[in-house]
Amino acid sequence: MLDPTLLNEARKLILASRRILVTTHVKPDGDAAGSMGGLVDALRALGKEVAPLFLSAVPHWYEFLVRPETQVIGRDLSMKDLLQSGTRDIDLFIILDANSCNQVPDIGAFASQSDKPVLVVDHHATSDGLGSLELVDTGAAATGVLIYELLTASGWEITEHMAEALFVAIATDTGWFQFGNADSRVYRAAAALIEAGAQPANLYAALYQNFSYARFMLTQAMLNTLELHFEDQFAYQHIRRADFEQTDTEQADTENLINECHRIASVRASVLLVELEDGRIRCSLRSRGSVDVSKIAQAFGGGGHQMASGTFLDGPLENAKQAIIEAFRPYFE
Ligand SMILES: [Mn+2]
Repeated sequence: MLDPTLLNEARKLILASRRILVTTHVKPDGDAAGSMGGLVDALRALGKEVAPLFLSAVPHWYEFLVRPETQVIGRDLSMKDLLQSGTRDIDLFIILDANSCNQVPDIGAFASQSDKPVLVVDHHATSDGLGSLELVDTGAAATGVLIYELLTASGWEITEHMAEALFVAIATDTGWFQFGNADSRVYRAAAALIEAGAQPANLYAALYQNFSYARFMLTQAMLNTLELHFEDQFAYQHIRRADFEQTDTEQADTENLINECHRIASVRASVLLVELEDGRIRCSLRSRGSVDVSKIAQAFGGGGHQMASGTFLDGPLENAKQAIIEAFRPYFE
């Protein structure tokens, strides 16, 4: 559970602030967007002036979790403009689901160097002292759990929209309650959020049963290229420019498609190569944990996490395919 002393301090900090900037890591996921959606409404209900900010685009299927006026760096304003004028009256920075400066580029360093308090709410182990107050619990499955516990312990009302947002935060970080981190604390929070108005079946349908026919046809095109290597432990797939044209889809439609092949019991790691218009090849890498794909991505100038990473390769596709299969060989032989 959250340390009651820390919780108390976080609450006091929030209550004492007037204008609060709330942000989260780049490439916001369900936990990041859902935690934002839940907390921002809670702060507004307390009468705070809140500036919600994404540091990069939020996937369109998570947009309903946050208020439409949430600003996005690169879409609504530049980081330069924000740092020059937009932070003038901020008296509290809140950073969600991230606790190191490189996950919140520019604004993280700016906030921690400012004389204003920085409240971090997070469940990751990586920390570099970004926050002046860190509400961090690595035992929590999602930041959404921590926001839920902060609101409940403070007696702040959870509206239907907040319940929806926090439910999605928790559900997505636990693989819709399938991963090992889905403990009793997660189910307790989920139950309370359902009682506050979250509708799991509707949320699931909106997020996971919402493919266009075109996108499903793109999935089919990708699956037709599936090859298993190294005693079926490594899955290779690609999508060509022509596949996008024939199915009337675009790059964004490839999101999460790589995960399909991990339904195969023997697959421990996978790659998806996507031909880009400029001739480069976008390379996504996934692992179930035994292979650290961030090392392979780094070898090609990319980066990421042990279980999910990415990079770009030079075309043509055939060369990129050979290069990436060879890079995996040492892990399986
Ligand atoms: Mn998270």
